[in-house]
Amino acid sequence: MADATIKGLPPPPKSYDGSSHRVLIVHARWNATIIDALVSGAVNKLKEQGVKEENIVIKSVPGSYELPFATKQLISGAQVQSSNSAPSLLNASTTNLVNLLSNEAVSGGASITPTPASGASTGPFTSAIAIGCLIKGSTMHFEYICDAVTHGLMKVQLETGTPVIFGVLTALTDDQALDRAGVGRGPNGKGHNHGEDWGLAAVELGAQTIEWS
Ligand code: DLZ
Repeated sequence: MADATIKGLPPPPKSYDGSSHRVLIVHARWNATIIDALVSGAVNKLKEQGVKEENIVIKSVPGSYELPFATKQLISGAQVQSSNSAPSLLNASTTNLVNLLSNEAVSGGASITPTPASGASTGPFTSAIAIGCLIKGSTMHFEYICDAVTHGLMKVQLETGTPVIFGVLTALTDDQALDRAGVGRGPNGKGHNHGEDWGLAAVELGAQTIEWS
């Protein structure tokens, strides 16, 4: 394979057109500098792949632990709403919760205010990216949250049939996380923004899911 890399995302076997895609980004707010860089990186690559700005829906939650629940609600809320005949599975409190999850623009990077053309903040989405940054502290908290979030996000994509890209950094130090968000401060440069890889993966998986269905 040409251009093979040891680490990182190698180029896809073919190019994918994201112009018909609608992509959900759900991100945690903990470790904001890193999160902002990762979200900007993902958005930039989505746009490069042809995803329209109005078809990128960005929602925030407090921390990474909240990512699986919010991602599931936002993906499946749309499936409930998009069916005229199906009875609503959302009760009032769940609907309120979905509405309370905040819409926001990316700060610090590409300035966008994602407003889906349909006005809907829930799906249908071609793919989703869940972005968080967990940094190890002195207790077992890190291990428990990493485990719960990883399994939770896997469950969401298998249950909903919508690909969910795993955009959660699990770093042992601040510098590891900064390097992986492309905002490193070490002698070897700024590192690589993994958010860009997640944007590319979202379009690739979205296109393949359409192809395979
Ligand atoms: C509580 C906590 C801690 C200590 N560290 C992080 C972190 O590094 N990254 C992150 O995304 N969230 C962290 N949180 C918050 C939890 O994910 C969660 O929001 C709270 O436990 C409330 O459920």
